[in-house]
Amino acid sequence: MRTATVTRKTKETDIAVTVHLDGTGKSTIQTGIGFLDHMLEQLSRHSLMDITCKAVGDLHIDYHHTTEDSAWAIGEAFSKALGDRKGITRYGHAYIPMDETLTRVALDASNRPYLIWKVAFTRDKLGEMDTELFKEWFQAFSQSAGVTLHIENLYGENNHHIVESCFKGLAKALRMALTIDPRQADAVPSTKGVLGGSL
Ligand SMILES: [Mn+2]
Repeated sequence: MRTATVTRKTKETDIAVTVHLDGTGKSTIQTGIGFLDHMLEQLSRHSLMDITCKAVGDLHIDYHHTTEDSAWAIGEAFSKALGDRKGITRYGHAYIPMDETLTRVALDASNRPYLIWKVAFTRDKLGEMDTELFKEWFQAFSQSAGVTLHIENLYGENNHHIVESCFKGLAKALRMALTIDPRQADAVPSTKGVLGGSL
């Protein structure tokens, strides 16, 4: 079973996450940030990973710690569930249109964290959430998940569509990358025989 649980408690946040990679897209998300919950539900639904995420954070300060730490915990659980990453397809990509918006996500589940983020917003907030926090979410996720992640919004106007297409793109690209390739089910997908470290 490719599944893992991570708990993380600091003075800023108290988070429990369970990720089941080969699920059906069921989620129970409670971060206390409505907009973030909506995005994490999309991530689960379109990756078919079952995700439980319960976060209690210092929202009276702002949403920064809860956003970043929930991403960190989900990424850590994802990486733990992948284990030695044997047999995975490894690369994944998606183009996600949402009405006038088009976003491209390409990733390598390489155990090498990296983020390219070419996404701009014209509004400061969506719901109660600062739009600048979305980059923080993807940055933390790429680090703890061990994923090289390139996200580019090719065009779009509606800020809700723009960010939602990023989460859906991540979901579809992860779905592709974490799928076991039956032709290499017993092999780590690298000529080095191990994922991570130098290229
Ligand atoms: Mn939406």
